[in-house]
Amino acid sequence: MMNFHILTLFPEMVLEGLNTSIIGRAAERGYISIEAVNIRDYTLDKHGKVDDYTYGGGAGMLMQAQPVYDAYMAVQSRIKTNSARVIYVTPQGRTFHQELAKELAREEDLIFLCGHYEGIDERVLEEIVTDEISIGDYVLTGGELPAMVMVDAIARLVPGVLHNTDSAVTESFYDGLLEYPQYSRPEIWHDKRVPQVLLSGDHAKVDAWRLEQSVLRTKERRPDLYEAYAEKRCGEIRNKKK
Ligand code: 9D3
Repeated sequence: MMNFHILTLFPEMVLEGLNTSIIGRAAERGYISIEAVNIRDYTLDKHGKVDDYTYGGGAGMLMQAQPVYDAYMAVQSRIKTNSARVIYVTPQGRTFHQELAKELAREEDLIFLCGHYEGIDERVLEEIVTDEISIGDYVLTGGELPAMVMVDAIARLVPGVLHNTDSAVTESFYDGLLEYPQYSRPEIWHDKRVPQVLLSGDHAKVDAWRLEQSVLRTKERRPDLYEAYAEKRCGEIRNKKK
């Protein structure tokens, strides 16, 4: 069981997106919980304002410390975890990847903080944030989509979330290779035949073909992954010889 808490100005965006997916089914079945906390609910401003101009000038508005801090404190007071990790999703963070997803999937509670406008007052970040994470080098309009991406990637690693328990283990990126090409019926479509080996019924031959295809694809499309794979295999062969 894992509890996701998302601090955001757009709670319905986050909830609708996640609840309409496999992750939503997992939440219904009780393997995870997803809570979206509206930062605006915690402002003390009578007009509901959560942003203001930046000291020193410059374009744009900044999210103020007070509503962000109070929203965080409300979540922290309700959860068992004493000091849950607080992930600020920001273009300035380190890039999210599968190993980080695996690490975060071991937590009981995770708090995501989504920024908007030009960002958040640094002082509240200093007090509450434990991790700053980006999903890649492109510019989005807010942190909600990145938080949803991360929740999706982490939640599917929580035991019970995926029906097929081994699909999270045997998939690509686990052994560091890309997936091999796959085919379904019919046997001929637009004059294209399914590779003969897949119809042979020889499982050893099928496995060998798939591995070969994975290696070729990886070498072609992701030379960085191929390099790491080749390096790892060299080590295994060296160890066997000893
Ligand atoms: C246009 C404003 N930018 C220049 C000062 C800064 C900026 C602030 C906030 C740029 C984008 C955003 C909104 N993006 C995120 O909050 C975000 C993000 C992203 O844009 N790309 C990849 N990962 C992430 S994680 C959070």
